[in-house]
Amino acid sequence: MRVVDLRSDTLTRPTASMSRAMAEADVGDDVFGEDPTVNRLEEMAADRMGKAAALFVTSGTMGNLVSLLVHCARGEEIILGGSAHTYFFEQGGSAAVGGIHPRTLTNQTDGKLALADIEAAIRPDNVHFPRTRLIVLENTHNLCNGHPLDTDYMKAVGALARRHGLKIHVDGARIFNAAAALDVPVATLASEADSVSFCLSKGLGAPVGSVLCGSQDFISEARRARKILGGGMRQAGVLAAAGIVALEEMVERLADDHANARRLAEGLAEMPGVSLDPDQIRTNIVYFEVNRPDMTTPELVQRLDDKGARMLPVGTGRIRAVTHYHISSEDIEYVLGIAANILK
Ligand code: TLP
Repeated sequence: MRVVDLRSDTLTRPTASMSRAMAEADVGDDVFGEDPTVNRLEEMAADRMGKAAALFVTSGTMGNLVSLLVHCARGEEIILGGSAHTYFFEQGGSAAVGGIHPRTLTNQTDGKLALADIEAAIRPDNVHFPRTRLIVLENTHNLCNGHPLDTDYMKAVGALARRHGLKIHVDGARIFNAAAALDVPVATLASEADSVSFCLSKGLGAPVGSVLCGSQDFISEARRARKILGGGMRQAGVLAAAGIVALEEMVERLADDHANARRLAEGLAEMPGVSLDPDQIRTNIVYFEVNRPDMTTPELVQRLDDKGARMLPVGTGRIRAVTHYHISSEDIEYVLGIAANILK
C-alpha cells in the first residue's frame, strides 16, 4: 500500500549524495578535535549562523541542554514558553540534569512570548528568588503551527535582554524554515541570540545531528558539557558529512515544503468538521482539529493511517502533519483525497 508519512520531518532518510558523502568521509577522533569533516561542518554552520564557533551534537535535545548547562548554574532560572519544546518535550532536562529552574510564560498563538510578560517574569535581586539568566525562544515554533519569529521581534527581545543583563538561547531546530518563510538570511534571525541550535535531521534531511552555535568561549564550555553528557562522538565525520550536504543542498528547497503544507492546510480546511486557518500555516507544520459526532480524533488518525495517510496525534484533539523532502505535491493531493473520503 502507498503510505504518505507526514508524522514528522525527522523521518527523512539520507539523499543519495548524503550517502555518498558519508561513505567517503575523511574522519578522525573528534574528541581530540581531529575529525576534519566535523570541523568543516562546524565552520560552515558557524558561518551560516553568523557566530564565531559551533559544535556538532547528537540531537536537538542535546543542543538545547548543553546550551542551558553553559548559560546557567544550578538554581538559576530560564524564562521560556509553556509550549516550548525545551520545556514540553525534553523530559525536563534543564531541571533534571542541570538543576535549572524553568519559569514558563504562555506562548502567543504565533509562538512569541509577550515582551511585557518576559519583563514581568525577570526576578529582582532578592534572597527569596532564583536568579534569572536566560530567555529561551523557539524558531520556528513547533507547537504553535510552526510559526516563524521575525527579525523585529528578535530585535525587541534582544534589547530587553540586554537591558536586564540576560542571555538569549534560540531553539532553532527549524530556523532554516523560518529564514525561508521570512525570506531573510538565517544569520539575521540569529543575530540577537547568544546561542542557537539547529537540527540537520529535520527538514534539512540529514540522518542524525544538530549544531549549537555561539561565541568561541561559549562553544569551548559547550564542548565540555557535551562530553559529560556522553556526546563525544569520535569519528563523527561519517555523520557530519551528511550534515554538510544538508547545508549545501537542502536549504533552498524548504520553500517547496512550505507550499505543500499550505496546500494541505487549504484542502483540509474545506472539509466538514475540520478547524484550521490556512493563513496560519507559514512553514512545514500543519495542525488541525476535528469536531465530528461520528468519530473521535484518535479514530480519524487511525482511519487515515489505514488508508495510507499517516499523521501524528498531539495532546488531546490535535493532529499534526509535517511536510518534508519525501513528500511531493502529488502526495498532498493523495492525502487530501483520503481525508475527503473519510470526512465527507
Ligand atoms: N521535535 C520532534 C518531536 O520531539 C516532537 C518533532 O517530531 O517535531 N526543538 C524542536 C522545536 C523540535 O521540534 C525538536 C524535535 C527538538 C528541539 C529536539 O530535536 P531531537 O529530536 O533531535 O532531539
